Amino acid sequence: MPITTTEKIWMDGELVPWQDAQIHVLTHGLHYGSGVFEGIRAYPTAQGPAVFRLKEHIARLFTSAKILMMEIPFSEEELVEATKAVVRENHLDSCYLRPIAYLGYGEMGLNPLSCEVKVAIAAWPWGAYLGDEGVENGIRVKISSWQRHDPNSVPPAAKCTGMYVNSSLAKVEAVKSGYDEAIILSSSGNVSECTGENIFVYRHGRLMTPPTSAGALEGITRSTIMTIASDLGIKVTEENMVRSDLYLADEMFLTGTAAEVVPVASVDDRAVGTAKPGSVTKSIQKAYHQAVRGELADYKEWLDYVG
Ligand code: PPE
Repeated sequence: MPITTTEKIWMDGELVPWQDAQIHVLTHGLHYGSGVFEGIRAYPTAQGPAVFRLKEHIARLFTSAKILMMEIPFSEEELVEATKAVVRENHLDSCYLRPIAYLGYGEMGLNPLSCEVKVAIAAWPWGAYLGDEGVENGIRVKISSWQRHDPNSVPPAAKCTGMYVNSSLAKVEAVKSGYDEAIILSSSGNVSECTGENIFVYRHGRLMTPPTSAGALEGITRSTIMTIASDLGIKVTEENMVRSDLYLADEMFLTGTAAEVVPVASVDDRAVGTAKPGSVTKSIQKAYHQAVRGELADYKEWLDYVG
């Protein structure tokens, strides 16, 4: 999806003009995928723009960095404040935010421990990641021929840049085959997640999502949806599922910061339920839409006002 430029990007402690946010071609992260990142959204609320679950996203940036033994040269509080400043200084009402910490220029080779860690935070307006039509009517997904990497090859718990080659291979395969998105299975055949979203299945009166041990990211939207669904009186469990469990789902939807809540209409050309978004999906989608905009009193603690 093309980027809409904004005015300023935060780089290593200061806001610089968008076009000046450049790095050297021998940046370690470019060659070896040695970076960790986040995807965050800010939404308009009655009290002005607010970043959704900002502290949790920045905390996950640090846990990803810990797995890679990467020392981020800022505190979590500093990056929380920097993220808010990026929204404020770009005069954005709603946007997608991309904090990234990566190994910079100065060292090459596979022992990066002495390499400088650089940090940047960019923001831009971003519409429905999987399309407005998909949000409304559901998308068509395909089980990928690519497997999620095993935790002993690249740990899926680290939201690390290099890991996304796996997601990208699966996405390209799905799109070239005429589908909207791919579902990736673990090497043992359990449902893991999509290329950039977690998966929820509703069947037999309960909502299920794969455990992180199946290679699913500990998604912040996933955790938000688990809370919202329980509060709506829906039973939610973390469970391993195989591909036929998806074929037999009554309802299914995907969750992610960029994608938000997207119904699934079919899996490998087998209709999910009636192939139309079901009532559970719709009520969760609606509550999520309201929660991120500060319209539900119970979830206001998830908002960080930009000020
Ligand atoms: N799994 C993966 C692999 C993933 O990348 C994401 C986020 C999720 C699950 C959902 O996590 P959360 O956003 O915390 O609910 N994907 C981000 C990147 C998308 C991109 O194209 O880049 C996102 O949604 O921001």
